Amino acid sequence: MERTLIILKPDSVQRRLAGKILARFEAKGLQLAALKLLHVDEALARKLYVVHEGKPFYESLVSFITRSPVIAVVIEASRAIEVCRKMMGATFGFQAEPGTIRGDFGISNQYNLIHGSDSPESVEREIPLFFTPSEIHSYSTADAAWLQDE
Ligand code: 3AN
Repeated sequence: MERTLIILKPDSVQRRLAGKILARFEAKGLQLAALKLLHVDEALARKLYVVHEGKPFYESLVSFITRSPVIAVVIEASRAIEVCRKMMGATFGFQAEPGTIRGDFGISNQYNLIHGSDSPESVEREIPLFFTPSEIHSYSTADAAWLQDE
């Protein structure tokens, strides 16, 4: 099983889309391993977005994610990173395909609803920014036999 970090950004929470977005991950057969509502402070935002430091949109990214609470989620599933990235869609809402989260719920560049780790290395770096090991839960579910290949 692979883990990935998903963040429902302030626009998801403000627009009351969090339940709808989480329901998509659940319906796909992905498992929630950790979840919390929190207000990201500036220090945490700068750590999360360190790879974008110096880019023209970096400061606005920090100010957006710190503006209002987010929901941080660890998802656990086979190929979780790839599956979640596909479900999120392209970075900008106006380019994201219909059927994806960004494609269905927004048209903005900046307010693009969701963050998802883009590689195993990002997962290793990003999950500990939001969760301690004891806050992340691996557990079996009754439908597991119907979701995984034999
Ligand atoms: P993604 O979230 O699809 O992985 P990244 O990692 O390239 O996209 O960028 C991280 C975040 O930075 C995006 N979610 C978006 O909010 C913002 N961003 C990226 N590129 C731009 C840009 N050219 N203008 C404004 N914001 C951007």
